[in-house]
Amino acid sequence: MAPKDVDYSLYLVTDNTPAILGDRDLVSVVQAAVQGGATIVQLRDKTSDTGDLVRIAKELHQVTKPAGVPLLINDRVDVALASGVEGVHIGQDDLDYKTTRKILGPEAIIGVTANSLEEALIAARDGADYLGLGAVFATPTKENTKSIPGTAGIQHILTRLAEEKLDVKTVGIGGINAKNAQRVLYQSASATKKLDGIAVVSAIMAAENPEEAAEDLEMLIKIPPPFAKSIAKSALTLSDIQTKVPAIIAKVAAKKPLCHNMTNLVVQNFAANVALAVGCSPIMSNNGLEAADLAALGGSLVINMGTTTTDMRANHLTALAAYNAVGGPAIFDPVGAGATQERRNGVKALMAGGYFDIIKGNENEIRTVSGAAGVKQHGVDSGTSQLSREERIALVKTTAQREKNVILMTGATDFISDGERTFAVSNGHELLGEITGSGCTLGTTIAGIVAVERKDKLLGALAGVLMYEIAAERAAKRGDVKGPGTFVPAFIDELYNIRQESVAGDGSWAQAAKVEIV
Ligand code: 3NM
Repeated sequence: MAPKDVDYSLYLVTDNTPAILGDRDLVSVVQAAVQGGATIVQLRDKTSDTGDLVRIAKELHQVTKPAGVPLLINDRVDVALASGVEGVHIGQDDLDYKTTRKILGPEAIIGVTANSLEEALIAARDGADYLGLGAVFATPTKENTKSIPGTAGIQHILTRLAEEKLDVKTVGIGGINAKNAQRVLYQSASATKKLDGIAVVSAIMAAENPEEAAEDLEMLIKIPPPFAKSIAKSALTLSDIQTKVPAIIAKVAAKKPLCHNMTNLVVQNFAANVALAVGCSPIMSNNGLEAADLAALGGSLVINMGTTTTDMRANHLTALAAYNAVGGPAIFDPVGAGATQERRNGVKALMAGGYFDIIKGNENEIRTVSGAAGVKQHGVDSGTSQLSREERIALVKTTAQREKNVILMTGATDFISDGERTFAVSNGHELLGEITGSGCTLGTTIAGIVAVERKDKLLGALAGVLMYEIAAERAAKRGDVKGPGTFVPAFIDELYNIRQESVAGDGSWAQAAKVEIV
């Protein structure tokens, strides 16, 4: 098989260590995986003697060759030659690519591990057939991985390879399994290049039934993840927004969607009241084990990272996986993301652990989400802005493009983008900054609305921002509001009033929207 015709979609890397293989027979496990759909196999064995390696390679080849599945040997060009297999996979510390090619000839399949952009560019320019890009996620299978670029890092490498017109095949490796395979392929893809496959060790080698595990993965990687199904990015004018938003609010009131809040202990009561006023049915559950049952009810999830703990993070990840599995909208509110190392770690873990349809935060929080270095946030407050208006617009847009979601950066002017459409919203009132939980409960509002407005999540989020901020403006104007204390109940009343007006077909409240297309 010519190297260019190889199917890299489900790349199995073997592992004979007891922690992964157990007491099973390597050849039988690989045979099952090939039957299940593995499209290419690499023999990775760091301990066996050369003679044994050649014997194992020949045995594996008897299984892979009749199935038309190429077999490669990790590191060992001599073993590849002696066993007559289709090629090798070399790491950065092994024999270099050019020498390997000279030894094995033009027909051999030669892949190279690349843990950074530089390594990827060099290997691709040298002419490698494919690159193993990783580690996508931290993995106990290979603890000494040099870096963990994540899906965002892989996407950057793919973009640069395409820019340089380097037509090399690519597979992602590291921590990939049936739970995240679709998301890895979806979120790592750039507009110009996507991964040709996923490479797995434990997801197949350690599976109770390797054939079924391979079958499962083979099926999953052919279809987009559930949360990627409904993306509609039609252009929106201000007048479209003013017409559509009240209709969305009326629909929310009619459907009363479940809004699952995993939120901090400061705002739980306030968030539940806001959700009710908006027209949702709130449930405040920080127990991840309840999430699968709740996700099945068709609502949405908001994960608010305030007052976080390690236990809570595990619950957040369990819940996120449950909503991702059914395509239920998940909103991330990375409260205080830039304030402490623990919270920065929390942001990384949550973003690596699942997909968020919408991420909402103030400037420092969104900068942290984007991976910016040196963000210093004073507590959970928004603090003074470090970025110009143009920089904020660029940040929401590029982060949304990268994450393939909606990014909302709140501030005196809010910026919201889905990577293609970007809006500035300058509604709201300064009293929102004088009460606790105003950012958090905006997250709740948006979550409730996108539970219903699933097709156009940017429009759903925009509806949430406008309802929330216009309610604040209306409340602040009321004669009974004397300050932050009296503002809170008036604000809840105005959310309720806006909902009732929308239900009655009166959308005139949305005329107050100050939205600019940017
Ligand atoms: N190479 P699992 S990560 C062999 O980053 C290997 O280059 C990696 O194992 C890299 O699928 C890795 O069990 C191990 O997470 C992948």
